Amino acid sequence: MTIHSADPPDWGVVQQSSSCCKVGSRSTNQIFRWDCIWCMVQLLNHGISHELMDEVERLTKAHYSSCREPRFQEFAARTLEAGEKGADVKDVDWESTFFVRHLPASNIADLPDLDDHYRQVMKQFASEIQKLSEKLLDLLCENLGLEKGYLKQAFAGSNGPTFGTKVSAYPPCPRPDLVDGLRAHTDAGGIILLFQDDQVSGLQLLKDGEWVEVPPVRHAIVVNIGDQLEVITNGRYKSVMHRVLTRPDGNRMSIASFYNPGADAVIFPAPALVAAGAEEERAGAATYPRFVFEDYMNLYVRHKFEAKEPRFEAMKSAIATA
Ligand SMILES: O=C(O)CCC(=O)C(=O)O
Ligand SMILES: [Fe+2]
Repeated sequence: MTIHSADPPDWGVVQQSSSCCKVGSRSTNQIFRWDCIWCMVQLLNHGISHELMDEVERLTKAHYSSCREPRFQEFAARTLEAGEKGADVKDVDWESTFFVRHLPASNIADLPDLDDHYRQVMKQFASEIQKLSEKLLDLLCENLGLEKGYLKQAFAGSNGPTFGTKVSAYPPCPRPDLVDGLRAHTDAGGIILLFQDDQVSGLQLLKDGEWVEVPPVRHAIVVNIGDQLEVITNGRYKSVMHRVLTRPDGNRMSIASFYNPGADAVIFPAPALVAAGAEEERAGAATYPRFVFEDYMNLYVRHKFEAKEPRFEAMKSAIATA
């Protein structure tokens, strides 16, 4: 696996392979391309202050130890006992999480157990991540030849995008053979920005039938594409299967922010890309459905840990029978 240095200055990228993604600089007008369709990219000099990231990490780890660990230990003991007695615990995820919603309306004031300082820091971090997500959507538009703002608009619905952060710990697991940290899935939504532990690995993505580690890199932001962007880009960018493994040592932190369409946004392939796809006559190119994002999510909650293609098919029949 090749790791390239962060260059150009405002959009660094760690590449998963040399044939893969390049993200360039808008300010220096360099051409950027991000047309690999399988990998996640890791942004290095993304502009979010390292001090802020360090504080987010410090507070998140302290919050886990003081508030969440005791509860997790009970769940862990129960799960291990069941697994060791022969029960199938492969449908259990070895993670301790809480979710902060930012848009369309923040719920951070209502979350129990967070102190004011942690709330403030998480709000500031979310605001930076939101800006970065929107910049990346603009970059994707440019990359795809879509008019500026197209993707943001496609996500808007009547009430703006949905945006939230899942804060997770993947504590050490004495029996990694019995249970995964998070089972394999593609993300349902739009663009996902992940601040992952810089020491403890565990995240993997599926590439050509093989699981490839997404290596921990200090202060990097991992960028992942969800099912909605696959549909809107008519398959030019594809959501990728990923999973988190458990390990007997190390407590992995992960802070994943999901920038998704609004609930009532109507999702469909961008007409310009459908036309371009037809011109290219891409053999076997998928055809994607048109649907309301909330309907997709209602299906996703029941079929998250399955392949995405049947979900796309089911949305086609839902429209056909409506
Ligand atoms: O924790 C991670 O690295 C990934 C989390 C994830 O894939 C998810 O929550 O959808
Ligand atoms: Fe995910």
